[in-house]
Amino acid sequence: MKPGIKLIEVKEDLFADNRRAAETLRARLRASRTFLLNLMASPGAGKTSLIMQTVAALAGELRLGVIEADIDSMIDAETVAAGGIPALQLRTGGFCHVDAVMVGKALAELPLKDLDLVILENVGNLVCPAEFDTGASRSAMILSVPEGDDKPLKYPLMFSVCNALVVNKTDWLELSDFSVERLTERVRRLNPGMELFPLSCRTGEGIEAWTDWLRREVAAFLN
Ligand SMILES: Nc1nc2c(ncn2[C@@H]2O[C@H](COP(=O)(O)OP(=O)(O)O)[C@@H](O)[C@H]2O)c(=O)[nH]1
Ligand SMILES: [Mg+2]
Repeated sequence: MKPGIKLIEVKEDLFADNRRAAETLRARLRASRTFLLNLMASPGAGKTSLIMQTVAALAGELRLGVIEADIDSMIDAETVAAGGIPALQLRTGGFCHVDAVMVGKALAELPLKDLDLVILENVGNLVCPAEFDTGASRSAMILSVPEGDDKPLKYPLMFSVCNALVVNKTDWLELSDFSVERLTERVRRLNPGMELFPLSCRTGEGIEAWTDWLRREVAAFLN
């Protein structure tokens, strides 16, 4: 590089700023004793469906809130709010991920002191959201059966950064060549500690193991 020319690595700067914002957010959430779950997946994998099932299972015992992030719609927040849960829509206006500053703004609009668990439905995408720490206590992802069991090979970062993987739409298994065993092997190579939950939001089968895990994680955070 010629003398006198200064180079600023924008991407690295941006990630460093985001990491700082995420740590500040985590401290804020610890102070209000609110567990934040970052839920990521492709469009259509079943994020909103899983949130509705999770809310139905846990609403009697935990005080819940939901943040819906979308590029340009309000549909998911309307679905969740219709179930009587405090819900907030984050419209990213074209951004394909949610970062810690955006989540901080959303959380400021929720009664955090009165909430034990907030679920963030991230933007539908298996690439960008994996790169941004949202300040969440735990991150989970969904892979649905129609997407195929090769996705850990194509989107390794997403499978590496999450604590839990929900394999949704197991009611489709008999119609497809998807193998939960093959998927598990591929996931274990990237993330040996990953928890896997095959389930169907349609039939309700397997939901309990998922909600039990979440319940345990929230309890550990609150204690
Ligand atoms: N067959 C089947 N369909 C499902 C299941 N879960 C969700 N869906 C359907 O998949 C579509 C996308 O679900 P949605 O929750 O909106 O996905 P999101 O875009 O990730 O929020 C909807 O038509 C759901 O009814 C499931 O377990 N089995
Ligand atoms: Mg949705």
